[in-house]
Amino acid sequence: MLMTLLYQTHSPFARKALVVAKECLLDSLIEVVHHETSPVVRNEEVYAANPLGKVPVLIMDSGITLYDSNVICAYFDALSSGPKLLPDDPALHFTTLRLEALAQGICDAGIRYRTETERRPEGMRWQKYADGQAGKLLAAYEYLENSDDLDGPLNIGHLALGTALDWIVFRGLPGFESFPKLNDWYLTIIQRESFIQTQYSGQTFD
Ligand SMILES: N[C@@H](CCC(=O)N[C@@H](CS)C(=O)NCC(=O)O)C(=O)O
Repeated sequence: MLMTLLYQTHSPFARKALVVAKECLLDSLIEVVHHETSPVVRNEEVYAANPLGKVPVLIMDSGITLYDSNVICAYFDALSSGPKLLPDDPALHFTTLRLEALAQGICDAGIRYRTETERRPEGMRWQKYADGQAGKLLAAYEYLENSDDLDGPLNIGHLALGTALDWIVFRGLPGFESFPKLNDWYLTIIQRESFIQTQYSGQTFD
């Protein structure tokens, strides 16, 4: 089976999907195609595959498309013959999904922060809104520093968090250097081959 991943070299969501594919040893089956996307510039090829116009999108040779990154990652894990990244045990399964949701929320807050500090034309930016998003990032880091979510065998939540934190660093957003446990965990996970092979690059064009 061959698949095409509509990707973006600076998207934390797209990178999460590709990192999970690599961890599931599926990447040789996937053609990765970079696409620029923005809420204000339509990419017709992406819209043809996902009515929300966002990457990542997985296009299978049957023509079926999958989005968003959470669904794509769950699909890769279902195809994988390796260790399960989405555990079957109900408690672990849902705490893994919760961590993935938290990582998604970190990216969402980071994108909103960037919108209000960099991406909107000057004069239309709202600092108070940006401060609110920075507060969410800080609260997420504090929670992670004091939770046991980082422990245990590698799972989809860990990979989502690693790609989210590395995107925070890549974009120079309010960071987590003052949280030693979280920072050490981050410095360890980015040493994985799946991370080394998928470094962020590029800019957003609005
Ligand atoms: N929840 C989605 C988010 C995807 C997303 O927001 N992708 C961004 C790139 S980082 C995008 O394509 N944005 C274009 C837009 O907002 O129109 C997922 O997890 O895949």
